[in-house]
Amino acid sequence: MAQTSESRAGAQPSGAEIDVVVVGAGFSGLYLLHRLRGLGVTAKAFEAGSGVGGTWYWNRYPGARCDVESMQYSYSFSDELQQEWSWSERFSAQPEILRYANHVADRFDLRRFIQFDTRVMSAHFDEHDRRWTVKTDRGDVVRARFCIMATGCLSTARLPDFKGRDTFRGNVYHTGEWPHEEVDFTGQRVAVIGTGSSGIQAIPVIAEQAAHLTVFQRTPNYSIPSRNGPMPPEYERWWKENYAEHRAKARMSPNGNFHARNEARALEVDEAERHRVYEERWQAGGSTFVGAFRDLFTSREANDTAAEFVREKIRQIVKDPEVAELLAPKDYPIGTKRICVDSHYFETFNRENVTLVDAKRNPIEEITPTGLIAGGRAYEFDSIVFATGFDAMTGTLLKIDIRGRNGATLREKWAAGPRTYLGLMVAGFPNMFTITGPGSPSVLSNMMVSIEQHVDWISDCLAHMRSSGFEVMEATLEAEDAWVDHVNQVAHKTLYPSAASWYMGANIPGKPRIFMPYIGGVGAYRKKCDTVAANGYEGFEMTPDRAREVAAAE
Ligand code: FAD
Ligand code: N01
Repeated sequence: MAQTSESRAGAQPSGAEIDVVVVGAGFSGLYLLHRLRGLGVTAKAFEAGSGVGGTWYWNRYPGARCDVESMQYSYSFSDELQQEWSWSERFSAQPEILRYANHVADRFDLRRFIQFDTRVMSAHFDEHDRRWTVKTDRGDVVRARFCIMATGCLSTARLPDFKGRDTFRGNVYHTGEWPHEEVDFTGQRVAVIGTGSSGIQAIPVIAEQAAHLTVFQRTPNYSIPSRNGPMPPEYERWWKENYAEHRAKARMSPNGNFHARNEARALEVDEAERHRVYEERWQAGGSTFVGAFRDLFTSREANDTAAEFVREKIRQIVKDPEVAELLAPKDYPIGTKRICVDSHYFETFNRENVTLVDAKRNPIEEITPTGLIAGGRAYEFDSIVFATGFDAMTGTLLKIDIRGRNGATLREKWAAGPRTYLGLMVAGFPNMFTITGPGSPSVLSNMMVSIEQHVDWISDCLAHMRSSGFEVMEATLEAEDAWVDHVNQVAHKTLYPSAASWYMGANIPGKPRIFMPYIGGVGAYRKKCDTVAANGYEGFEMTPDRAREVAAAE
């Protein structure tokens, strides 16, 4: 890797050989570019969108906001940044998070490293010269020693293959690819298909505009009120005064959140105490509800107590008992699909202009020019909103033609499910890193904590390779196999695999059913990564730099 001065790091012309190609300019890509710049290496990022922000660039649907508090869902790498930025709400909305991403790009002067409106189509490793060749849809060809995939875990929107899908003559939207222009549903008959986190956030806002909203729900979701509101100044001050301590605690926690999990077990306390704890967390709002007791993810009986508490809340909120029953999830444990956090979701079903359709009993059969047919009944709409999720964790990577040693493709390697060492590298694909890839805590955590941890680990690793004269790094097959086994074993000690979730690939027909993220905990995972590095990057093979060896021999 070239030992360059910081001033050399900058936008690189197409065709140039550089040290690092970064794919994606969301929160991962941005922080990575900042760290790479600090290392003084030459780097270039390609981003399919026209701007930075990733998730927050694409998901502009009404109601989109974070479900991890903004004081925590933000970068910690710069104290100046975290002190100078003010969030207006406890859970900030998409426009504000996108402004933040843009602010970070400008404040750290990162735009000049990024080529926008450019999708990476292929990345091939050439064993002979130990370089990656990366090609884009705009004809760029770049050779680089390292290829780092900052492509996101929820960045490939999924539109189910409904019969007649393209025949609808009204407006069609997907929450994950929302238009940049304002969408006004006033006076319209609108359908929302899907009741995951995206649907649950969008439905209350669309209901306020639409003449009539019909919600097609196949599986009900557990959702906790966010209790969102303006950021209390004293709360912000408390965070800012204690950031170092709070962030340190979050980094070593099970899920990257500062708010502690209750270490008591639900089944060890009596019913009154259980109820008190659940009520306290329900009133506090947000996803920390599932941290109410430590055994909620390991004991179905314990989990049932929390699930029933939420079902009871739904029955209290929703006035029509039939609708309430339909909205109450029953056939999977709470939290094993990502818990939703809402603003007046269940209350929305008390509105006169909102209808809930049970799309399990009445599956959507066909999209028609004027609406859709479900359960044999025709519905007419002006707009259809697909809130049908993503090909999560692997979809975006597998869309790229990635080839490692001997021309082997990642698609073949992952045909039976993703295999990585630590979610960071794939055996047979040297010098390619993934950020928050499958096999890391990733989507089971406050992603900002996981993103920063991965970027720091990778950056430190590159610095180590340079100072120790290594040119190539690769996960060994043994280390990868052992890690994949461990990830599986840990997952199967919990209730998570019992739900047909996108964590399991269950939302995509034909996708292997493997629990993809690492459930062992953010803190434990960080320790493991640090130990691996401290032990000379155990489980990885390092190859000395040929040019250096030749130079030394001469
Ligand atoms: P992304 O933000 O997905 O960015 C990846 C970028 O890579 C995208 O811009 C994409 O265009 C680009 N890209 C992909 N493939 C290519 C290619 N081949 N060529 C060029 N560019 C490419 N997590 C939380 O912890 N808390 C939350 O509150 C939270 N809220 C969320 C809300 C929504 C609606 C969604 C969908 C996800 C949410 N997440 C949340 C998860 C969120 O994805 C992460 O928190 C984080 O934003 C991911 O950042 P990233 O940079 O890794 O990936
Ligand atoms: O996607 P999902 P999402 N017919 O896959 C339904 C993050 N996120 O975009 O469950 C009818 O969860 C499907 O039904 P079923 C967060 O990590 C965070 O909502 O398969 N329905 C389901 O109801 C989240 O988990 C926030 O039966 C069909 C829905 O579509 C992740 O992104 C906000 C169908 C898809 O739900 C994904 O959330 C938004 C069909 N053929 C997203 N196919 C925050 O709040 C699918 N569905 C931070």
